[in-house]
Amino acid sequence: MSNTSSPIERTLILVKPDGVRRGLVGEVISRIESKGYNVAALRLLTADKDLLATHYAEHRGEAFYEPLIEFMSSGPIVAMIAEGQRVIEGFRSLAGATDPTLALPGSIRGDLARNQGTKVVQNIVHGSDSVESAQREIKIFFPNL
Ligand code: DAT
Ligand code: MG
Repeated sequence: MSNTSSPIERTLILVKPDGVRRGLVGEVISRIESKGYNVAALRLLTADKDLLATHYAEHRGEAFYEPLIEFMSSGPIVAMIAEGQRVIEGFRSLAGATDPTLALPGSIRGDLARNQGTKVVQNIVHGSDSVESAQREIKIFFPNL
């Protein structure tokens, strides 16, 4: 085990359009809260492509990039800031692997998502992957916080 006395972190969590369409917002929030993390901010929005291009800048040029931006702008999403010790890696663990077929049962993606033959994987949630990403992504969705 590492970092058992680490400081409280904040992470950016998104319920993607597939999660909102399928009525899974409550289920995702419930898992975050049941784990013991604090939801510190929350908003419902339909993200425009400029915002998503900033958020997903690291993936520009990938084969799934354009489908990803199309998918993420296809309907409302829920953006949240969650707080807690090691919440960045903790939420990544709650979310499960990117590929929903490989995501372990018990995780959000493992329990609630599957491959469907689309060019972009639809896997219900996004979670920041590092302290630097979290700070950058929180500013995109919550410029005042
Ligand atoms: P994660 O969301 O687990 O951090 P990522 O940042 O590598 O994964 O990719 C962002 C999203 O893009 C991911 O949630 C689903 C989609 N994606 C990633 N790799 C993909 C691939 N090889 N084929 C299709 N979609 C992919
Ligand atoms: Mg990522």
